[in-house]
Amino acid sequence: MKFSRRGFVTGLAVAAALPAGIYAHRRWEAAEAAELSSDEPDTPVPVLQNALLANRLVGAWDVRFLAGRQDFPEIPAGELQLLLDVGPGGRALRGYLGAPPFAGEGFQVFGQLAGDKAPNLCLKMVDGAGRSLECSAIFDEVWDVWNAGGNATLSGRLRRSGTQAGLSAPEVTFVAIRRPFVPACERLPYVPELAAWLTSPGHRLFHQLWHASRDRWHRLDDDRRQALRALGWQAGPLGKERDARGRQRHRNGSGEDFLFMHRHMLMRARSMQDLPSWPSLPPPRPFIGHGVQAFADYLANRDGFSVPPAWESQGDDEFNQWLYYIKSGEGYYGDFQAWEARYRDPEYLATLCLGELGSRIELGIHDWLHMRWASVPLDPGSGLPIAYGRGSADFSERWFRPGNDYLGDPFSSHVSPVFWSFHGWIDDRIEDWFLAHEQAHPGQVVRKEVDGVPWFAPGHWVRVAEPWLGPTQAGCGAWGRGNRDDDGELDIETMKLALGIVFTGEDESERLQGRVPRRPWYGRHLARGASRA
Ligand SMILES: [Cu+2]
Repeated sequence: MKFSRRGFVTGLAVAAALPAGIYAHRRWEAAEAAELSSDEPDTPVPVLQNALLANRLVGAWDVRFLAGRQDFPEIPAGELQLLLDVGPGGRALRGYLGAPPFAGEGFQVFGQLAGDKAPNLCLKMVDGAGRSLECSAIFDEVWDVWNAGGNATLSGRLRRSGTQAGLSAPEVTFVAIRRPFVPACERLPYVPELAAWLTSPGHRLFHQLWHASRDRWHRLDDDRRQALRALGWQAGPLGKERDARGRQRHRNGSGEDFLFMHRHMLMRARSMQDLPSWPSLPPPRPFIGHGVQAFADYLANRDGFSVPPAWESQGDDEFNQWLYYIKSGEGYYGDFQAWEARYRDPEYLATLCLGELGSRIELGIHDWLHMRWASVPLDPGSGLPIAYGRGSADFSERWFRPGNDYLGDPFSSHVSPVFWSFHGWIDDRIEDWFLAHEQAHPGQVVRKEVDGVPWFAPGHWVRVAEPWLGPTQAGCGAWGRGNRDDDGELDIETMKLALGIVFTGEDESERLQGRVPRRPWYGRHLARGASRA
């Protein structure tokens, strides 16, 4: 276990101030230690200030000229966009000023990426005929709005190179507004039957509770475990529960539950609509220097698989850095591609039992896929961004609305069309795993249908005969009601009660630990930040 100076000091402070809290705090710390280490790779540390500045500037900006346009015939006609890019790990801005489609009549843009000079920005613009302009601009100073991915503006002035600002040389003033990200649901719509199932309260609660029960099981005290058992919502067979994130996670078969439950879900969804798997993980944003139109197409999210911009949470730079990295080109080349190669490598796959395969995928690339493709969560009531999204046990009506498809929360993640693309990709790795075992030791893994799902018989490489899909028909729900009705649908009030049980006390532990910031579900298991002490 790594020694955390910050944790130690916080521990001392808590123990001194709150003697009654010592026991709870120690228990919290013991659970925390047992949970480590994370399966995530160590993330490199970009210069956060510049990285976040880049994140704010990269995009397509609609330019509106205010005054002086007539004095600059060299500026192309039409509705102009200012496209800004920063390459992976880059420390400079590259861009383009022109009208779509971008065929080369515009100005190439160059600028330094200087976080310490923000919100001021200086750009040099040069066209194909060698004419050049200087641009000085200032971003919208309402940084909170920027942080949350809302509307951002850039206001500035252009003048010819070699002329001095403020003198009689001509100038053109402009305002540029950043185009909002086009969400995947606009590009990849569902048929009504599938949309109805995915957004139904029953399936939202099922998906959240299924994940929450097994993700939190190892952290729950006996009282809460008993309460969940009484509702039939313990994580696996009674008394032999399989937690997903405790010390035994790679050996207890929870990874088989993970793969099986999602295959089951995929089969049902695919019975209503064709939902192809990604054949490979979609490549990151192309650098503008490789082609202006391709860059613009990526920003416009033409195929629905562009990565939405990172957002920032005030006071939680560890999270900001993690999220930035996960969404970056560096993260794609550094980690996603390494994972992709590993989970296709027969030599590696043939060493894994099915549970370890599922568990390693779940706690590593799966959580990261959720967060790479997540957009900033919005409050469905006000439409305003809220950095951490819905509270885990908040069942207000507005969260049940169809538009809530935030990938960072299992209550809504399965509503996003991207969910099916990457869960299909994960599911396809099971076949790679089977073929790898056939190659290495033929016949040791045996195919078998389970609950109507093509699966595998228990044996040397498969531990569980009946993967966990939630309570069975026989389980009894809250207030003497059955857990499933005659159609097999799960009882909604029982699920809300069970989620309440999973999450009560959690806030208290976090308060005692001094860890105030809340993180998205698929981001909360990250190691304690890149700068681990
Ligand atoms: Cu899931």
